[in-house]
Amino acid sequence: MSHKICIIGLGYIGLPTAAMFAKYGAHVLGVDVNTKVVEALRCGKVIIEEPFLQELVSEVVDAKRLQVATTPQEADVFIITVPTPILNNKNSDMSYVAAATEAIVDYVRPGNLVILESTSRIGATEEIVKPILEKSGYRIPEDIGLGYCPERVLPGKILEELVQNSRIIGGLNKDCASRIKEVYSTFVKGEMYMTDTRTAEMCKIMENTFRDVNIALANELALLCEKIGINVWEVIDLCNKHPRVNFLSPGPGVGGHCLAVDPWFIVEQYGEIAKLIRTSREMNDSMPKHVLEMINQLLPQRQESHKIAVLGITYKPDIDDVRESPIIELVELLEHQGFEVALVDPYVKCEDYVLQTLEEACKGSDLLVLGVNHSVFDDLPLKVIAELMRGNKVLDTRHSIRENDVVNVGLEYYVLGKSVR
Ligand code: SAJ
Repeated sequence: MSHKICIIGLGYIGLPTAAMFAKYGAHVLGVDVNTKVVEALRCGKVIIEEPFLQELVSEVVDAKRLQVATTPQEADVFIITVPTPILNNKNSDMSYVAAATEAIVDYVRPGNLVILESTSRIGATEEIVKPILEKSGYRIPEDIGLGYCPERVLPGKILEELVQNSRIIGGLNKDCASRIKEVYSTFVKGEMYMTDTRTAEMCKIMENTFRDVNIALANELALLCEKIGINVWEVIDLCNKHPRVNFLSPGPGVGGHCLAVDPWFIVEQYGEIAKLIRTSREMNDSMPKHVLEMINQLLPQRQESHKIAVLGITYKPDIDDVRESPIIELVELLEHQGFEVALVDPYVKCEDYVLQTLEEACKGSDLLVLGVNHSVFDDLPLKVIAELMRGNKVLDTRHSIRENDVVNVGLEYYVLGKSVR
């Protein structure tokens, strides 16, 4: 059956989802309050960077399967994919979900289905979305079905993972869950597991929390190894030979709009229980300061300003996304201390940052910091870099540059997770 689907929020998740539904036969109206996004999409132009997304969107916009607007229209299915950020006090901001639900109240009709996709605090589907939808005068879920169906896609692989990954569907009742399953089965090849809304909300938050806590353990291990004078990368390599141990990688911090955000939803609501989750978040949040301390040891203060070349400023490799990037925080800390910082990142198009070529940044620099292991940095021209630099130190926060290659061109190699003293 071909549905008419109205998707509210055309960001990193909403737009790929809208385009995917359109590709697989639905008539989709994508809605966003940001007129810039809507105007660009009307011409088929995507302003976020994600492999193959531009091609897919052009195809479905040209075919008039995906249309865009700033206000909703009547449809069979409404999907809410708006941001759920955290505020400065680390509490969740559910106001976009509330506003998106308010925006569809006048357009819902009996027989419709409303699906919340945004990562949300526990109870949001029943406590935020349901009461707002009831303002329509219809009964939820008797007249209008409602449920929660979060995505699990990895930025950089969104289109592939939208199709292949399994999904969890939390319905207000079993009928809602089955109807949601039917909607997504137009393009999802992965398994779809049905449950209640609170279980699905908890799963979404806990999947990212699981990863965050495990990264925190790796980061704590890195600090321990630095203190003891051993190399964390060797420890992890050897520990991971155990059949049931699989350490993640330590690094300069955890960024992005998921891992660095979602665990706080649980801490906000259940902080008296979620102590491990809070401590892990604090551990990961402290890593940029830790890298700053390492840099201060490598470049003890002197009269003239030191220049540092930072390679990679995104929150992880091979994407353009700088949201919550720990490297941006590190750069701000360095500038605050008076360091001259030159940034190199061929992926970033955002005009908020002054970016330089590798050669410009390395010229006259005292220290080179690898912040993000983009694949373009796999084969750095270390000989040229060594000639351009004023100093001779390389700090690898990702264990990504081969130590021998650095040493062979006369530079000193330092890595996060091994003491720099
Ligand atoms: N990181 C480490 N060490 C590691 C792995 C990651 O420090 O061993 C850091 C990265 O550098 C990055 C951050 O963690 O700063 C997050 O990167 P990521 O690749 O772990 O995850 P995201 O935020 O891009 O996407 C996550 C995914 N969740 C899980 O893997 C459990 C994705 O599947 C979710 O759909 C996505 O969050 C989301 O939208 O919630």
